[in-house]
Amino acid sequence: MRRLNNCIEGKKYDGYPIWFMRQAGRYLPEFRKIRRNNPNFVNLCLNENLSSEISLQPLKRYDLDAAIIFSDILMIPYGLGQGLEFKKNFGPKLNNLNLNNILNLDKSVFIKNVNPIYNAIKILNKKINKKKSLIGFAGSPWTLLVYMLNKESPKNNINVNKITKDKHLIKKLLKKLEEIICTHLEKQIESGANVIQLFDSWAGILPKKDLYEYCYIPNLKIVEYIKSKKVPIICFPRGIGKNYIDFCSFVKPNCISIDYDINPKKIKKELGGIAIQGGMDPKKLLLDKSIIKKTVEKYLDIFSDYPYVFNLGHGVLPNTNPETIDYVIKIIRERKK
Ligand code: 1CP
Repeated sequence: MRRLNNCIEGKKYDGYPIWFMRQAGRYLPEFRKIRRNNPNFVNLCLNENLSSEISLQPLKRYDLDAAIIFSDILMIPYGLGQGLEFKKNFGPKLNNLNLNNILNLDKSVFIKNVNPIYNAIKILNKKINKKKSLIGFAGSPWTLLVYMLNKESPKNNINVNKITKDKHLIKKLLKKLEEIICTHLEKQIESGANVIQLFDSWAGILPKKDLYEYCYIPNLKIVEYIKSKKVPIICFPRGIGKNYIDFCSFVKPNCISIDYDINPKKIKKELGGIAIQGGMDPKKLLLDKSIIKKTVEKYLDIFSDYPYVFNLGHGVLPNTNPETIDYVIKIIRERKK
């Protein structure tokens, strides 16, 4: 029985499935050790032995219900031939985009460029307990397009109007990204991924009038494709606030991941059935145990009669104490549903 799959596929399950976004990452000393010896992050993602080992690190420590492949959403621009580097204390830095090269790139070349990711999933699939889910992922077209055109994190600087000005370019690029994302996810599924998460991390910077065209429609196309492969899909359109409900009625993912600005009680009432994941502010994990316990229990109480996957409203922060994750999991496992 895979608890996460059963929960989001509307089947019978017990307790609460648990995993954490960025569960493999810098808060773990065993990750930092590998990272120190591998300063090139892209090469690390392309090292199938190390990336599969990193994916397993949190499962060795904690009672989790899923492994997520250690990779990055920006491996798609990389696979499309756009140079990529992760700079210390700065984040990703991408080279100029050559639109014609990207539009003309054959998907077999893309697959070849990122093939170690699929090999890592095959390794993981052999190594993990069959009761655990194996999560494959990708960024949504809009979020990838933002990084590809902005060439660095929108956190540093972003001018959305400038990005969306050339409608012709955007349309072509979104369509190409849609196709490549479907290919990338299909290859992950063939290699053993049995749940997919789609990250639209920068959906929140879109004005409402553009949400359908740049967020809902591209997400829907990918959701339909993954559903046709009989694999459940979790969507995370981070930062879209009250539009979460519209997103769900249009896109109909198997599960919706909520960020920490979303009122969990309210969304549960309005969603009527689609499984919900996450919500808790990762910053709360840096506070007192009593506050952590209270917050975790708030989510468990609200969702005691609803299909709910325990996770956070965004990734685990690098300065989280690894013991805190254990503490959270113990609180959840003590709860019978
Ligand atoms: O050691 C380091 O410096 C690496 C930090 C790191 C890690 C651990 C990056 C750089 N990426 C990752 C792995 C990663 N990224 C995973 C797999 C591991 C896991 O979840 O356990 C996943 C699913 C991602 C997804 C990802 N990458 C997203 C979507 C989720 C989100 O955070 O909104 C995004 C936006 C990225 C881009 C990215 N990767 C890394 C950085 C510093 C950034 C930029 C983030 C930003 O713009 O603020």
